[in-house]
Amino acid sequence: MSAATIALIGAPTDIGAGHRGASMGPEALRVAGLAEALRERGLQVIDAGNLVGPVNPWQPPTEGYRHLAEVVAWNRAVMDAVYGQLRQGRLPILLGGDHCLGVGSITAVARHCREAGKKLRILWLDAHADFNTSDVTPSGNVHGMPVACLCGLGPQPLTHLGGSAPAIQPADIRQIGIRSVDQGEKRLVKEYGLDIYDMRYIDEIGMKRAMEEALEGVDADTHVHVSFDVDFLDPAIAPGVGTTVPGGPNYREAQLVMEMIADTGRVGSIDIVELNPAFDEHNRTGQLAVDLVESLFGKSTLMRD
Ligand code: Z70
Ligand code: MN
Ligand code: MN
Ligand code: MN
Repeated sequence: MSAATIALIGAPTDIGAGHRGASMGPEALRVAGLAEALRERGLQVIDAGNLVGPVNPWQPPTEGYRHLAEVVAWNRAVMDAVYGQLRQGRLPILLGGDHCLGVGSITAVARHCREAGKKLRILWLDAHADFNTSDVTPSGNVHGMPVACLCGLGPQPLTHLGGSAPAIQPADIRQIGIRSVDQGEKRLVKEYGLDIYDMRYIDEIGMKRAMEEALEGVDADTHVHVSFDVDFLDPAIAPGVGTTVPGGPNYREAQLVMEMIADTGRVGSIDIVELNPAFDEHNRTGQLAVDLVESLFGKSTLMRD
């Protein structure tokens, strides 16, 4: 396990989401004891506090996007903060906020990897593929678009957030837990050749084999980024998200995902996004997210360490 100091970065916004409330995610994760739980594991944790950005004007889409200017402002702040922490040798954990922030976070991580001569492997844990564009989006919500933006497909200010585009290649990413993909989005993920471990595949071959495949090729020169959309989890265990989709990973499957990622020892950065306390029950989804992130840092049931 990496001995890097962990830096928590709060991004309290729901600027790209279809429901209000993910803006309360950072505080819910703090209240659930994220920093304390990681320190309990012997890790160094600093809380860098919250970023600031524009309020949510809650407007309908214009030209296929809701709140594009505000989404760009938040993502710039996220990119600068994540990059700043990586440059200091820290392991950033972005506390979202909705998943549109993955553009800023992963643009920063990709730049860090280029400069450090590392390979990048992104594990996108989500119910959704988040590969919409303004032409095919059913909602205009940018949290349904970050993977497309990172692959160079989207509005110029987001595709070129880091200067040049694309920030990543489709081959850098593995998507796990997917079970809701829109019609036009399906065409695009096929065209771009995204590697998707959807729930059908997981049902058929099992989570263990799916994760072995998703982690194949991760080696000492790989920086693993985990983008954890909390709606990845089955709604029965994780009601506190804006968009629940039935049929997600159960508690044991989710633990296995985190434990197998931890076993690589190569986790270099994390997003925890889409936690929405307005839909939660006494912060139980926040507590579950903390529990799973502990497993991502090597907590397992029995004595494996
Ligand atoms: C849908 C859209 C989405 C998260 C919902 C939903 C996208 N595909 N992403 N919740 N995290 O509107 O683009
Ligand atoms: Mn998502
Ligand atoms: Mn999602
Ligand atoms: Mn690094």
